[in-house]
Amino acid sequence: MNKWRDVTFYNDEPIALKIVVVGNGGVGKSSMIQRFATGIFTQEYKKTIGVDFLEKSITMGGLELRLMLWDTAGQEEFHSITRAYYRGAQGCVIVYSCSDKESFSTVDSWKHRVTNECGDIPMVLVHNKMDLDEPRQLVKKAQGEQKAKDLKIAFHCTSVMRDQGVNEVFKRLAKCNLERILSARNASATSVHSRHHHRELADTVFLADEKKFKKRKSLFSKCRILD
Ligand SMILES: Nc1nc2c(ncn2[C@@H]2O[C@H](COP(=O)(O)OP(=O)(O)O)[C@@H](O)[C@H]2O)c(=O)[nH]1
Ligand SMILES: [Mg+2]
Repeated sequence: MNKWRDVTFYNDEPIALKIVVVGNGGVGKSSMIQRFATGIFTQEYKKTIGVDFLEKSITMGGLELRLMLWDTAGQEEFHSITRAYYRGAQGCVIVYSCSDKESFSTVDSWKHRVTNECGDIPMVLVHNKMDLDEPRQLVKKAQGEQKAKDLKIAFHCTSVMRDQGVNEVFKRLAKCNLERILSARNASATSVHSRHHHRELADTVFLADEKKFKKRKSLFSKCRILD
């Protein structure tokens, strides 16, 4: 069943997009989210920080998009990621490490899991750790490209450590959504549906202006630091 539904939005209200980042443990998911959202890279993420999601605002096509980047707290190693993690996602990053063949061999099953829960949402396959020297690159870029082609999703190479290619991954997903948003705006301009009705239909989270947002923190109160 395709659970992807069209996005709609209201003028001047920032749009929040939920993006899930999946892949085997150790491929660099937390590092990638941290890098994009805060600009920081450290070898120690895995043991010290796990958050439900981090948020990063970007402006695209004159619209403010708030990307909510969902991380796991290591559950991927135990195959215990819950459906709540995937629910309502509007974009997905599937990461493998070029130094870890096993992480590449599970790409199909990650795609399958996300598609099962979210339908046909925009996805990017990411070949991470391309900074590693040749002998440690056990998965070649061409293999990743072919896999992405087979799965009919986009492909990007990154080095989170060197901050190469990371922004492009998230911008790619934002752009795919923006195209849907703009066409939804055009449709809603002529729509007879009430504003309330749209709110019920949309998957997209609409945030009130900054002042209201600060008063009503409930949406983001789930952010927490884990051991
Ligand atoms: N050399 C290299 N190491 C990386 C890169 N990205 C992440 N790492 C390291 O890989 C390890 C696992 O990263 P982490 O983000 O915890 O992986 P996760 O389990 O997928 O969240 C950490 O030691 C990171 O510092 C990268 O682009 N290059
Ligand atoms: Mg992690």
